[in-house]
Amino acid sequence: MTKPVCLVTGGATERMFGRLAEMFDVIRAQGVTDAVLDAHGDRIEYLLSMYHGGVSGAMMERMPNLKAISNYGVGYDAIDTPAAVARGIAVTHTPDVLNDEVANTAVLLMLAVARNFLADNAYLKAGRWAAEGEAPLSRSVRGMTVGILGLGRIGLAIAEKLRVFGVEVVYHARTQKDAPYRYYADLTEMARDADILIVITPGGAATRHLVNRQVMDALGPDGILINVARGSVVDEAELVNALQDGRLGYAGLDVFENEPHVPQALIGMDNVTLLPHVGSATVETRQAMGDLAVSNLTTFHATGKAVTPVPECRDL
Ligand code: A2R
Repeated sequence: MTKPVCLVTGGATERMFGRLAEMFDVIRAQGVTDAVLDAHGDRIEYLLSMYHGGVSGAMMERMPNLKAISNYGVGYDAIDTPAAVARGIAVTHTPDVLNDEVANTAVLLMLAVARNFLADNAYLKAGRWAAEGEAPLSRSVRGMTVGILGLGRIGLAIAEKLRVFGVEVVYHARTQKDAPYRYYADLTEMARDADILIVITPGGAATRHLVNRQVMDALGPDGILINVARGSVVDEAELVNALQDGRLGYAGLDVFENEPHVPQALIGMDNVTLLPHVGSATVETRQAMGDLAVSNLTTFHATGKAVTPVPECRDL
């Protein structure tokens, strides 16, 4: 019997390919390219998207038999979900399995910035400890107020981890949650009261540039901005200006507006710690994400229901 065709874009592991091959005829590609669509568009029924370029409505149009798109990651802003819903295509993602890892990344980044650890590491390795003496003092987070922007699955995991650091956790989201932290209906007001702002909302149009000049100014010259969500949530040009002007103190960033391109101005700043979008990037967590991304397709094919559809597709 012929198997349905599954297109896999990006770098899946052999473990993932092995499981997919039991049920599907797998096509491997770097992205949903014209060449792939010309050659296989009509035959593709399933798509596992690991490529950051995502899947547009125009691409879906050229895959008329597409039934489900499995997004490798919890954030699915690169998939045109409204277009998928309009075509009856199920979109799935990988929530929860990465909460702990991304929360660890947020806390590590926060502490690395406050304690100036990466600069201190460079100071020692450059021989400056022996030549010039002790490194400059850094900041203690104890007693600080940490504002979390987006208190969802990962935001809550961050809040729980922060309990041991002697900080006060507050948050902003569109709606108040049943959580033991002070809620701010207004983001700027929260930024004014916070010493540290951790961004962990989804990306996409609704959150684009939520962290704007006004929010950065409210966080202030001693404030620390941590972004482990999506680059699009922070106005990057304004961030560079705010850091250069000293209106914002420090930043720790795992995500950028135009990845993998990072503004040279940020790279040159001592008060900024930068990571190449590694929030969930451990062997263990990526394996769990890969397992769930594959299970979403195999389960959907076997039962017509995915394991973790995105909210917009729960009724499909
Ligand atoms: O706004 P609410 O009440 O729906 O709360 C969600 C919040 N959020 C927003 N907050 C303020 N303004 C907005 N426009 C806005 N849109 C959403 O972000 C909720 O508290 C949180 C998202 O939580 P979850 O959906 O549980 O997402 P999860 O698993 O925590 O992942 C967040 C993002 C991913 O989408 C990736 O971009 C990244 O973390 O890895």
